[in-house]
Amino acid sequence: MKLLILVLSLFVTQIHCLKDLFYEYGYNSVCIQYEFNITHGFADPDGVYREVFLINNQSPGPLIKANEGDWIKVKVNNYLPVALTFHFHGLLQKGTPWADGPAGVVQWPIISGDSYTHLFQLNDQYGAFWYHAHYREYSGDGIYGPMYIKPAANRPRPYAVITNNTDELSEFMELEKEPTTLMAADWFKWTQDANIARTFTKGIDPLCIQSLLVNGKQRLTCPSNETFNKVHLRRWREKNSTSPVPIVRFPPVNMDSIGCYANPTTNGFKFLRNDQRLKYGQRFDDESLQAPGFSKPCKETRSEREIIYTMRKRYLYLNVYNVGGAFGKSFSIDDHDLVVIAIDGTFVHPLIAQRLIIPIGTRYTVLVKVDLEERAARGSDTSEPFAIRFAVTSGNQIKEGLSFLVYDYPLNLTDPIDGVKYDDIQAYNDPQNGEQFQDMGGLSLSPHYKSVNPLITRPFDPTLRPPLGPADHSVRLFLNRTGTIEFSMFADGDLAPRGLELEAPLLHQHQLNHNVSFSHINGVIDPGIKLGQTVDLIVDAAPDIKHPIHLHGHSVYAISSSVLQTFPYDCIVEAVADSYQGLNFDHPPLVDIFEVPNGGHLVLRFVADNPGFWLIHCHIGIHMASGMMGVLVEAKDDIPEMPEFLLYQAHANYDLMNSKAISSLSDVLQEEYNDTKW
Ligand SMILES: [Cu+2]
Repeated sequence: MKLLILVLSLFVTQIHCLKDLFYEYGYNSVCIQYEFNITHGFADPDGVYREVFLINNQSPGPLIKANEGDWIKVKVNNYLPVALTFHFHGLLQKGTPWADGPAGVVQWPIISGDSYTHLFQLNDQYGAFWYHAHYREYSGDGIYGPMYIKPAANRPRPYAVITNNTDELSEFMELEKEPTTLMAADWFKWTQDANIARTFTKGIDPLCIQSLLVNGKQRLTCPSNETFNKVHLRRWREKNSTSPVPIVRFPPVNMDSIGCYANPTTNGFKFLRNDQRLKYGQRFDDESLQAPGFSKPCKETRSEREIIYTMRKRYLYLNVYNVGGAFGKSFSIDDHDLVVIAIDGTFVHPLIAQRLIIPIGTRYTVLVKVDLEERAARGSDTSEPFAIRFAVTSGNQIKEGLSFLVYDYPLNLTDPIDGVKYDDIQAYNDPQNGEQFQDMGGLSLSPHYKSVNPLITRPFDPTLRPPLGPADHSVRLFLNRTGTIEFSMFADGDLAPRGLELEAPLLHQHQLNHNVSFSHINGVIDPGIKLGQTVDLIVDAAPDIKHPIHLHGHSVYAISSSVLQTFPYDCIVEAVADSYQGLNFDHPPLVDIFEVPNGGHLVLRFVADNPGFWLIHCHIGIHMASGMMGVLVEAKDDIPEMPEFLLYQAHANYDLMNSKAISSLSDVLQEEYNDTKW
């Protein structure tokens, strides 16, 4: 009976979703429906209670799972005390730019107590994606979750490159239906609103995290000064050996008990102290402020860490995410090779590595051999857990996020005698089983270990190549820190307006009046891109920081890169004529977020096949909040019309001088809106 009810209810939601699809868009396709209640709560993901934001009472939120070609309907109900929007990272939103999420660009913020429904098709996309809040920095408070699109049957998969064993091949096909998820997130001591307030009122870059959560879990451990110093020394040697300019002096170690460096030039703390002394004639209270490098003494906690059970399978099919808002990370599993088969939702030529370099926002899919018999045959001790390590790779903090790989079933799934036999896996604060590939600072422990970064991957599908020849538009960006807490992506130091999220959305304004121009708004990039044209983003970076830049609405080919120099030409044609060394036109990587090397450049190519207003921004929370953001206007004449019920959906009107949206809400439309069954 229960089963019958379940089947019936599934059928009913499907019908409901299909009906909406038909009436709203005229499409007839499979539609999968989710409803997300976003609530405020208190939780201790790392053993320390804090305000958190939850999705259906959990963080990370539920897995959104679908097949390539399906329609997805996600209704977001905002029960938070603050406004919110929702974004689906990496999904192109082709034909539905209004479902993309950024406030002020494609929609109004969803005010407290209100809802917004995203309806879009997963056309021509598969693999690992994720969703997160795209308003202020609320993804950092827990509003994020995984999304997986199972590839269509006719997708070329790289499995046959890895094995010709038919059993294994069919095993891979089976495993790809239910991949395992590992999401690494940066977790701050304070809420994101508190961080932003400290940043813009006190002049401090929040910089350091309290914990590196893995699947929303972690425990605080407090490594000794001696341990930190060892890692610090290794980092310094590495930097010295790779720096084009020799670093002669060993810098003095000055970091707090959570491994955060006290560096006044980057965290702004020195400035603050002087400023405060001038104003009040007294010392600032270091302890209560807890600026980066001056955190309160670390206290260990006993909370749970994530455990991945092999369930006696021979392989893990693993989607590895960096969903943080602060730091790039490296990833490894002690004693286990990683076979990289996809990045950012695109199968790649398989690469075997011990370590992944994961910029913020990036997803890798890897196969990991966990064959119990094979391990036993070579004397590997599977009676102990293996460490799964994420580590911060930035020079600002030494921080590791541990979880465990266990060769068994979890205790509650099977007979205890047959199941997990470890006394307390959680007690392993310093797990040592097999070969360890990276240290607590994310550095490789041997030159023999191979690392994969996104720029060395190549799409497996031979048709995935960029168009050759000159670009129709070359858009030049310059990533630069223009103040202690001011980050720009334009050569003239322009910042996107901090109030952009509260303005009438550009997409709405455009639909209401096609002649309206946005060129007066800082950060709007409108070079007159027409449908089908080729666009190159030439992105140079100042020497200090690596910035992970995300362009909505597109994946991009990295056709030129250098860690040593900014792009020394005006356009790609000049580089080709000059046989520039950094070019990779032949078989470039395809990604949807790109970390631009500090002091270097990337040139990213895409075809303008997705008319809309697309946000481009740094994925480091505080950089974006300070204005490191722009809006690319693409094929303005061909932007599809959004459904009127969305255009005129009631919302808080933040722009009282220009209240078109509310005042033009006619009685008829209001009635229609009221009648709409969501
Ligand atoms: Cu940045």
